[in-house]
Amino acid sequence: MTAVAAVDLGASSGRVVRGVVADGNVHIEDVHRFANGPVHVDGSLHWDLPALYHEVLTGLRLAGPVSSIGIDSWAVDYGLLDESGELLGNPVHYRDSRTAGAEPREGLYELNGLQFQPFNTMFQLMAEPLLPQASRLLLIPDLLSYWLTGRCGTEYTNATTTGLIDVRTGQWSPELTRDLPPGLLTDLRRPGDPAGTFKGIPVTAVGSHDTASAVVAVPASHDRFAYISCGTWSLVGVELDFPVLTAESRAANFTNEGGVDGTIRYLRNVMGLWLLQECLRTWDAALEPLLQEAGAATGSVFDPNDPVFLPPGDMPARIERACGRTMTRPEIVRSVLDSLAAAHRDAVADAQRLSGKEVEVVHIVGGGSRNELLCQLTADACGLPVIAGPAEATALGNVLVQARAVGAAQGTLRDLRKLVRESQPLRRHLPR
Ligand code: ADP
Ligand code: LRH
Repeated sequence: MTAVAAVDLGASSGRVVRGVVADGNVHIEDVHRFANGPVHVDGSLHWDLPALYHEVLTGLRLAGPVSSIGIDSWAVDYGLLDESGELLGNPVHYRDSRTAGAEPREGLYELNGLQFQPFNTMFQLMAEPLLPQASRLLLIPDLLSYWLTGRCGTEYTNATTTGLIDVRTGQWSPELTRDLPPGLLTDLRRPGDPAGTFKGIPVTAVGSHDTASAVVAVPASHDRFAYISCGTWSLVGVELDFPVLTAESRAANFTNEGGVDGTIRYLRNVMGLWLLQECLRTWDAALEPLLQEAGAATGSVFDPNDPVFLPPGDMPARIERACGRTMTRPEIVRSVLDSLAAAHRDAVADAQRLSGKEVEVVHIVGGGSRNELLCQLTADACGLPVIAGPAEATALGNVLVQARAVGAAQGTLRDLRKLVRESQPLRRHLPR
């Protein structure tokens, strides 16, 4: 029996799981979970990378003997190393205000295929004071991998979120990287490639962008599906073989991110459960009782993608302003869920219209798949069946790509998805 360890760092929590693929099943077991989130230091927002590394080491110790280790995390953020390989400063959080003034640039979409997000790595680099001192840039999973193995490299799926990859060649774009210090960017690795060893255990590149790993584990039985990777963000879209680079697609802010096995993740970022996370933090309240009460509450629909919701802070006040009324807590929660369901519907419809791919079912994966009310409201809004689960799709996708690399799983994405479908509990919501 071959076991692998998957390190999955989400923007709200991290986990290390032990995964086994055997007898047509994929099974994961949590060995360590920990909280994650923005840390205010001296007026800017950071991630606490040394603390996260400490949690990774704890998790790997608890995982016991494994044949491979794979790491994924949220996208776009990075650490800079000096010439001796030391980290220059604690990495900045993508919600920091340093990129608030970023603007879309003419001609960029045709080159990198990315939706405009002010926090894309290329815009962060324009506001990066440490750049002149930096010898290397490593994205978060690659930085952790470097600390484990001593080897530098950049995993491709996450690299596509930097804005610096040519969407046509899948390589660093000479044009987009022209102004960066020479040697800053490291060679690309593909999911499944070896990435060094830690205490004699192979580290394997996976879809190190968490959303790329989540899409691997969508339990689809055919190609005509849309997915919503629903956690801090809702990433809503379809899987394609080729990017869509039309003016309509750019105007609709759809992105073409690199997926595992050469696929394109054609999707839109919807603000997601961040809205709810920040309400709960402001109220110092628990989620489940409020979700119960929200079931019977009346909400108002607002645009969850308004950039006003991006930074941390008093979220209930911002939502009340957007809805133009004061509300009870259950009404605010209901408004968030109704608004996310409407934004899910718009993104599923736009993805089909812009890509020409028709879908018959919407898969909701990630922590948000546990939210039955949101799944039902999404089914109702889309007028399509929703299949909810697995909640740990990202960790599962990470495990599956490693399992395939070490020979414990075989085949295409379709085969990997069958393993998920046949071994993970799923819920079906029919539109009302
Ligand atoms: P990320 O990877 O971005 O940190 P996750 O995929 O872990 O996010 O999802 C976290 C979200 O899942 C939480 O913000 C919460 O809204 C939702 N969630 C987690 N557990 C439950 C639950 N038991 N019921 C409803 N929603 C849940
Ligand atoms: C989700 C995610 C998403 C990115 C955002 C920065 O965790 O990786 O795909 O757009 O974080």
